[in-house]
Amino acid sequence: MGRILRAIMTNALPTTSADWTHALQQGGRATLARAITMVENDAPEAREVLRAARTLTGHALVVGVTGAPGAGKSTLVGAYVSELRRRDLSVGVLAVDPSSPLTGGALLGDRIRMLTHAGDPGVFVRSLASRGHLGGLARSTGAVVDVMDAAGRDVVVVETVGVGQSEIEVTDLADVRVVVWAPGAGDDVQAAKAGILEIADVLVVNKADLPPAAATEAALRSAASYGAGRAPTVMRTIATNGTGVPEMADQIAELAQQASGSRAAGAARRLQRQLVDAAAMVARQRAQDHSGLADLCRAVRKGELDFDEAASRLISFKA
Ligand SMILES: Nc1nc2c(ncn2[C@@H]2O[C@H](COP(=O)(O)OP(=O)(O)OP(=O)(O)O)[C@@H](O)[C@H]2O)c(=O)[nH]1
Ligand SMILES: [Mg+2]
Repeated sequence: MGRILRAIMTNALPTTSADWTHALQQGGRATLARAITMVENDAPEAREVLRAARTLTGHALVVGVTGAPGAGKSTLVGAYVSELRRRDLSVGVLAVDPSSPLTGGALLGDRIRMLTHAGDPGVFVRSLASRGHLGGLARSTGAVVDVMDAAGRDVVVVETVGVGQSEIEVTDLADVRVVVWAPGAGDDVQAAKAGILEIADVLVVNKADLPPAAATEAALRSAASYGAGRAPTVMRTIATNGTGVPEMADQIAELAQQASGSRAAGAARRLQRQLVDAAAMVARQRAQDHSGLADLCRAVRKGELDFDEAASRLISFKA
């Protein structure tokens, strides 16, 4: 009996990376859920999961959605997902909250419940809080995106709250970045300050049903035209009834085609980001644990050793 049970359980759970490759290629929801949980918890099995996943990436279009709290991001993502489903595309949604390590999980729960795709197998939704992700949120987000990509999702939407440094790092993983802005006073100044004009490929003025929307759009257009690099496309939406959402979906698809060229190039860029993050973490740990740290500090203070030389000794293998 015990042996049979064990056999069933072993069958149910892929172990080697070859098993995971096969399981991910089937694209089932249960496999996807299990794989993401392992990656999220940094479980020992996560290595095999990711090893398999990273040979299968390069299919999904990755869309980053960010913007100030309450701008309507979740509502807009919900409407965008509906539009993608009408186009017969499968979707993965990942809600990331870098700002609230303690309450993040609960808040994200509320935020995610707004999506009205609970019974649709073509929509897979997960949340990711920063709690426990000491390895860097961009890296763990990238890993989860890779798993969704590997499992064959056509579009992966990553929603982050706010426009701080972590959000910018997270949206950096995306092929196309959407910044959602709600109408209000002093929009152009605020937008420029928040640095969103630099990261946005598409700047969406949501809540276009509210009277100040036209002024907001004009202000953002003018602010965007002063920025360095390519100005973002400015669009208006009403997320609550879907107005402007098909146009936004078209625009995202078009920009994706122009941008990195192929989804494979996007996946390669995403992996580069994760590798650099991982390497930085190893370097920091090595420097902290270095037995000669105190001696190197002394030498620098005495003027016997150059600071930059001391720093590179901390991460090299020579003492
Ligand atoms: N009038 C109007 N209200 C909207 C629109 N889109 C969203 N809302 C409302 O704005 C509020 C916030 O919407 P959310 O989608 O939760 O906004 P969010 O940016 O995801 O919020 P956080 O995740 O908390 O940062 C909700 O009450 C929505 O119903 C819109 O186009 N017009
Ligand atoms: Mg939200």
